[in-house]
Amino acid sequence: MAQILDRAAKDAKPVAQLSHQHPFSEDDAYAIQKLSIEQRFERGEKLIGLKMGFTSRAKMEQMGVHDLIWGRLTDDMLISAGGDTPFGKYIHPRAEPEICFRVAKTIDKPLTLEACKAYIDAVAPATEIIDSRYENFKFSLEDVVADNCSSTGFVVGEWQSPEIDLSDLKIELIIDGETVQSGNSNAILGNPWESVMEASRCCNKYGQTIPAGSYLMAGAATSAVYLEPGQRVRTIVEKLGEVDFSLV
Ligand code: OOG
Ligand code: MG
Repeated sequence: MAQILDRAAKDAKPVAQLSHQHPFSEDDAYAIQKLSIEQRFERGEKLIGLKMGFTSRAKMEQMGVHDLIWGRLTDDMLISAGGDTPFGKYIHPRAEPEICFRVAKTIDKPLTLEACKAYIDAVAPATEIIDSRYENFKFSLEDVVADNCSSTGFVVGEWQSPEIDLSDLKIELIIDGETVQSGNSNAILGNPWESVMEASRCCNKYGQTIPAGSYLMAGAATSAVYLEPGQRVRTIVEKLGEVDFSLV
């Protein structure tokens, strides 16, 4: 299964939902995710961060999955701020506006909310590109976890002080100058810092640390939007600024 998903991602060719052929557990799904990402490491990709998913009601309702999930981010997925990414790399990409944390000290245990501040040294506006390897972007919780939570691309704006209050910030996704999604940072588990705490717990359960220097994506504040070639995609987060990229 890990090989099927890795190949689907590499070739940008969708596959049928794996759970329909062989049901598997959530623990199995994280084991498949790990094996699949190890194939990327064998090709020379590096782990540069982690992401949380389904941290907002908007995302859970859009995708019909109601549990927190987490996935791994590699250097191949990072798009430079203001840069380009080729549409041909994707199957059916969608963008979602996020907030990204920078990990200052390796997170190697479940943290309390109060403890999280000491592990983070910056925050930034960000956009994630998700691109499910499953046909029609349809999956169960186990399917999407095995598929590294649809992780495919992400772009991060200029780092800002982690002292900025992240509650109640307006977050917008803008495509070619038009606001296509508008949300609030409180949609992310009540406050995006909760996502750092949940990441520490979820990763620890599966023996994954979050190394110093990692990007940690908090999860989308709004639903995701399908992308088309040629579009310019921007996320604006109140008080944190903006970041954009183009699909070429
Ligand atoms: C799964 C990834 C969810 C988020 O921010 O909630 C996610 C998907 O929707 O395909 O990245
Ligand atoms: Mg996301």
